[in-house]
Amino acid sequence: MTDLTAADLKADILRHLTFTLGKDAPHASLYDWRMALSFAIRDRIVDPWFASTRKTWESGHKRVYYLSMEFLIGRLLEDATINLGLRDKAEQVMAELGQDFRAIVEDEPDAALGNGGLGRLAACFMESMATVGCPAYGYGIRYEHGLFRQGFDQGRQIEMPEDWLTQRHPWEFERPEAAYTIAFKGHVEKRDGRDVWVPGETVLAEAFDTPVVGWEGRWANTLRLWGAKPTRLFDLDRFNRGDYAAAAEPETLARTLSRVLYPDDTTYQGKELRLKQEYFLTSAALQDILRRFKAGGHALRDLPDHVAIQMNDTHPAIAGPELIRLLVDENGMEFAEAMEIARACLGYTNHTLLPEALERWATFTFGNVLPRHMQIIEKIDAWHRETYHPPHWVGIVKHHEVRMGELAFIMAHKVNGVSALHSDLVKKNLFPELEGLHPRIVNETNGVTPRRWLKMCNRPLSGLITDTIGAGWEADLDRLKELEPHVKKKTFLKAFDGAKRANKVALAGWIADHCGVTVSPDALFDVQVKRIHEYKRQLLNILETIARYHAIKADPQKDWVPRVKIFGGKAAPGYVVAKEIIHLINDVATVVNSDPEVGDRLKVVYPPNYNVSLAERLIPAADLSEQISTAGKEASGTGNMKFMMNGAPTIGTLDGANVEILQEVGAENFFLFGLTAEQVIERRKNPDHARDAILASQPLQDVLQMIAEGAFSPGEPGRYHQLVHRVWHHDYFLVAADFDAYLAAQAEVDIAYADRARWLKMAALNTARSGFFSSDRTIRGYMADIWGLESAL
Ligand code: 26Q
Repeated sequence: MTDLTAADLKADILRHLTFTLGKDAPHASLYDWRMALSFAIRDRIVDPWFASTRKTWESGHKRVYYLSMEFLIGRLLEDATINLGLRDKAEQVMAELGQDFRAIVEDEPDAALGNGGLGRLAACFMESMATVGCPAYGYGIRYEHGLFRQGFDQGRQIEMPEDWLTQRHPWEFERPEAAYTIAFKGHVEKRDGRDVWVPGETVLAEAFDTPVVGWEGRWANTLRLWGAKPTRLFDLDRFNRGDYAAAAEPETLARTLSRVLYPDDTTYQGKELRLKQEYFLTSAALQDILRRFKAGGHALRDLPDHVAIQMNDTHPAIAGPELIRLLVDENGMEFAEAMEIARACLGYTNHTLLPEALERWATFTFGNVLPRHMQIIEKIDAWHRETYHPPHWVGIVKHHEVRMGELAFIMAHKVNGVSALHSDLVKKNLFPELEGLHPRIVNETNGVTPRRWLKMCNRPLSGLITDTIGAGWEADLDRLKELEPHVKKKTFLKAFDGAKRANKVALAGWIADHCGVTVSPDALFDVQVKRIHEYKRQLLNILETIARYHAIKADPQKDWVPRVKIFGGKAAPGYVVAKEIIHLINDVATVVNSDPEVGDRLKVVYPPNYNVSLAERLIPAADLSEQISTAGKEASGTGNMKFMMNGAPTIGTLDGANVEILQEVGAENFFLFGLTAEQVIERRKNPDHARDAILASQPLQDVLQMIAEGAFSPGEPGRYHQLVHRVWHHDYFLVAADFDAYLAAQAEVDIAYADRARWLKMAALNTARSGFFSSDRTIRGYMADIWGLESAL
């Protein structure tokens, strides 16, 4: 922790305002103040950052390299300030300078360099690796445009470009000296019996470093993001001939590589630019890793003693062949030895079982973009066949496609799933044959950083926790268990209630301002926030909402437990069905919210552009966490853990990490419903499963009829005919089959919520028993089971 005084901090801020920003205090804008504060805070990270780097060099400690196409960081200012122990000082100093700390913090744009769970996990891991003292580099792409900004036009999703980099990004250090040439295309020639790749195109990868500081500033690591630059800046000949657009072509072509994040998180499309992005990240990272390793003066055969490389899903799975290429082609190593070394370094994390999300590249595309790697992959495949004799249908190259999952599996010494259930399914359903031949699958259940997801986003609750069990739980989250004895006490429960209510009042105000909907903080805040996908079943939630609306209309005088249904999430731009579900939710909101007979008994709110910052606002105010995916489909979920930590019980299926949440919190504090993963498979064997379920459920029939008759689209009654038809006839995700069970579980929720004492106890126990879901625990698991290193602290 830094011993900086408030006066020092103030002087630093004013110095930056003057000399870095070139602004005089009376003329400084909110932006200027934010920059000045950010630079002053960044200065404080530099010391622990250098100290950590120095210590790693001096001790020759092994390093982790986390390769990820996505890092969904969100804002950095408050997070860094809290980890340095400067939060209150910064607030005080800014007040003295006439500035509102909250307003400054909220002026920072989100770094949205990821789609969802996988990217946010990478960000939590970076923070946890710094907290536990695991020497690490994160490697990613510095996208000019992160995930699109979502808007609604008459209820329909529209996408707008996101422009986080139009303002100065105060956290990064540009490293023009750390640049590597990345090659593509061309052909391979034989020269003196060796294969030589003669590339057709090259670009430069330039490093931008962001320090990531852990809790109490004890350790700091680097997030190194690569930006693409042309190897040849400018075509002067063309310029001199007056062809100005063509003169800038090399620049345009190169920059395209790091221009934009692909917004699909489940359907693989096989676009050449995506493959180029994946190789761009991976090759730059591996060249950098080998350069740093050689600077340590070691022999290449000792690489696995010093280097652990983790592939975040298959997106950087080209790391296997690229490492072989660098060792064999560039360093003259024999193929067999290179294989042994590469495999000892590499680990692969799988995040999905959905067949449509598994990366496969046409050998034609692959061989065209990366001809040398295509050869190496064929060689790896042949080596694997000869060494392990797999069944004929198992391999990397099949039916003119390169299967990235198999490639990653074969090139890694450890493969992991992200929850107990998921890891089991990866073994049984995804890679049964490979696992049988050479077992290597382990489980590392996901986690989230409690610094951001409790301490920072929920000041009322984290204050209460510190008051109750003392400081220090932030980096030792199992200590939340110490709250349990207090859960019996009325005074504690009252304070817990007060914290939740403060967050709900704040959110109600925000919703009024930003969505124009009035919601009562006394209502039950029921929240489902995540990417929109059929398997996540936002449709099930909105159908239940309609059933509730129908029931309220039929009996308005009943003592309804008031509810606010809050939705948040983006659909991939090309995902038509997901967009239709968004439209339906918004249409239902319009009808329900303007029905005077309903009033506070039910409101539906869907704020646009769900992102990390909005999550930080919604999750602390939630009473109920919706985790209702079709069992067997959600690899883990991490939002589920954030809600639990913030004292929101789950309504959910036995899917992903819900299973472990249920185990930790106890069945009496969790609203479980729905088919299990095994039952899902069984049920699908009945071709009439949806029809049977609908005919057996009057509420579901009523709901589907209302939608079909245009109750929520009066101007266009046929708007949802296809959607209703799909529920009847193509209900792959078993919305109908689980509907009645979900309705019953929601009725249980109402009963529990009406009993204040019971509800508060449930909510508090969710927080008290969430310690397992700290990403510190997850990282320690990776260190012990996969990376083979210990804390450097
Ligand atoms: C692949 C190829 C081309 C373009 C895009 C992609 C792509 C991008 C992102 C494929 C998948 C993703 C993201 C997947 C993801 O977020 N998975 C989630 O990972 C979380 C962390 O482990 C889990 O908690 C979630 O259950 C899982 O859905």
